[in-house]
Amino acid sequence: MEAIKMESGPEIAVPKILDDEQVQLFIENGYLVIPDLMEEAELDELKVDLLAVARGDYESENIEPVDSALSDQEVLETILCIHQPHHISPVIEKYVRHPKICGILSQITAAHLPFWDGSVKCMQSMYFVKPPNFQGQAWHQDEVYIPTRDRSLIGAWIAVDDATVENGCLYVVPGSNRSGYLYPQHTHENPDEFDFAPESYGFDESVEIPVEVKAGALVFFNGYLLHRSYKNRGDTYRRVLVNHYCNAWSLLPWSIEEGERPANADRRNVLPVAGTDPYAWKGYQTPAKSVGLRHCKAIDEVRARRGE
Ligand SMILES: O=C(O)CCC(=O)C(=O)O
Repeated sequence: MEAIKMESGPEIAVPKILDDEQVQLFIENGYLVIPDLMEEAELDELKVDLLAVARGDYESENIEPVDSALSDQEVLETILCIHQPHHISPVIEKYVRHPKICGILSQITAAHLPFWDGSVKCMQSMYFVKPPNFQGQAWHQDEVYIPTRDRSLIGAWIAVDDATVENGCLYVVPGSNRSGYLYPQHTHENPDEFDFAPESYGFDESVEIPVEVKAGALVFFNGYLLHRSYKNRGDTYRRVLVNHYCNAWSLLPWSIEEGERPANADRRNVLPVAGTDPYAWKGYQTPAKSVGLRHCKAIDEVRARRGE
């Protein structure tokens, strides 16, 4: 039998942005806010591209081009969140690979592991529009949905608009990442406040704090950090592009396919963004050109109002 050559991918160099104290704060608190990371022109590009995705300008299996007579407002007012826009938009993919963001990721993603070399890969993007009155997401830990092997899942949450208590910013339980405990989940009974995703429970939520940030800030948060967001009670969108990454040395048992076990499952629908990809020899899965649309009660209400 011919031996497989287990070659790593090419080295992706990224700048180091943070000092040691910031890295330590991320390890301890499970989140880190970096203000002013994005430039005005970049936020503008993200806003324009959101419309391109939503209007169906990119080739996609499940977003049809919309009637060009519809206003931007009419196009966006039914969207809570678009899942995996980087599968169809090269602009969003560019932001997944943003050098400054990936530089920070190469410093914190698995900083809790002593021998980590800074390698990072991306598996998910989500573009929230969250118009006025749209629901937030109840308490959860992202590793419930995207398990890694080493607690290295991380979200890089790019504030495209100011995120405030009024318009539904993130709330976190600082330090809830430390124990590595995954809380159980149940169906919540608050569809006016939260979308249809289940809610984590069994912890002291009185210590939650809001993470209000200005447009252009980044919020990085570990996949074990308990977080939620409330409904948008403001009168503007709360747009956020949040991309998820993990240590490139972790397998990604995000789903288990036939013939696999939890111990060797490894989804290869990933983009290396910093350092090296030690599993490059396995190859990459090309994602379908499709996105997902997240559901909440407000969407049904807008559609009913529009007679759809
Ligand atoms: O931005 C939000 O409202 C929720 C984001 C979130 O919970 C996540 O990205 O895991």
